[in-house]
Amino acid sequence: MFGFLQSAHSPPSEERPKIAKAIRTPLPTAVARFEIRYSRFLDPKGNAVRPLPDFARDRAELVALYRAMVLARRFDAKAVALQRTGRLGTFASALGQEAVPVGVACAMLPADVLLPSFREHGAQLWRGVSPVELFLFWGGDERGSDFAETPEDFPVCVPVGTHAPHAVGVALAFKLRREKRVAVCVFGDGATSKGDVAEALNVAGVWHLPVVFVINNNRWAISVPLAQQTAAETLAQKAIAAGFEGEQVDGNDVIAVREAMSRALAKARAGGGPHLIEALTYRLGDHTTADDASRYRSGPEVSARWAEEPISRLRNYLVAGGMWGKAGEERLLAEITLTIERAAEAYLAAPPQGPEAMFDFTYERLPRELADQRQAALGLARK
Ligand SMILES: Cc1ncc(C[n+]2csc(CCOP(=O)(O)OP(=O)(O)O)c2C)c(N)n1
Ligand SMILES: [Mg+2]
Repeated sequence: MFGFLQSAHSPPSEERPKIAKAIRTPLPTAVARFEIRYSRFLDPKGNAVRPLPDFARDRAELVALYRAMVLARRFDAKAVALQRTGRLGTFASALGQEAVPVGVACAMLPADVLLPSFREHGAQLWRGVSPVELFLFWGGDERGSDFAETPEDFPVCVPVGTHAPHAVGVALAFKLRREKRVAVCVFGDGATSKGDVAEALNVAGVWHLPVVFVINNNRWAISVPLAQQTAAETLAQKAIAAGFEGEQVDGNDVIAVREAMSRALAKARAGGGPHLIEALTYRLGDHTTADDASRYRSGPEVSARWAEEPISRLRNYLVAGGMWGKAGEERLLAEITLTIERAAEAYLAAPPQGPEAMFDFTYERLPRELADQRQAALGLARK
């Protein structure tokens, strides 16, 4: 049985005791294991796949979520139309992703602070940012970042992932002041490849901060598909490396998003530290109005994803349960259309800001070069 020792390739005799010892030593012990949970309550057709959480037994709660998603989609469609007709700047549509921002925001308390990315208008609207303010922002007007209702929420963050360290700062302030508030930071799948996000997750874990990170995973970062973004099986597991829990939810199921958010917020508020939720959704539209997604992804891929979108999913559930019908739908659409049309009119009627406004809200004291540019802009505006 030890015939191999005599083979031409047998190790030198002085090595043999070491090898024999290595063979007797038990296999290395696993020192860490992890699991990522995935949750969903409604399947893509709107059938309940398991008992719904308590809040979802209340028809009014579900209708409010439905309304918020429809409002977000109407706002979205109007913003695209305004951009296409030269009356708004570049706009990032959230078509098909409405359940993520709505599910996130509806679980938050007013005193919590939202740090959105650029596809979370559904969350901002829920928290009381007005559609006029949002149109102003996307129209390049500084007044669109000065929210009357939620002055402590952060403005839209266009630089990818740079608001994640800010969220940690907000959460640290809450902790130092012993306030039972939570910072909620939403970013995309692409943002998880940024150093800012890795650093924010890390320090949130080390300092055990009251912050919830939400990855709005729409499977694309402009033209980069998820498979090229990461070799990791989930993005949620990035939390594990930072020492706290990460989980996945069906991001097209608003009930699942809200349920996961509620748990994460309650934990953070009770001193349990940070949490990461990866919400799996899909970007049905172009990246922004400056993009043409048909250049890098196929029509059939997108059509297949339409079958999973969040609004008809919840509507199907409501209709099947006798909680919603044609008359309610018509009334809702009429009300929301009026709200959005009036907001668009107010936005278009707003007297434009002077060009100096773009210099006025970043620095307490303007550096000299910018002060010079500000003067020059004012001079040009007077001509
Ligand atoms: C720091 C930075 N780098 C690059 C860009 C250009 N850019 C805008 S959106 C985007 C992709 C973001 O992808 P993801 O994080 O998945 O968010 P999504 O757009 O899909 O919502 C890039 C690279 C930017 N805005 N900021
Ligand atoms: Mg993305």
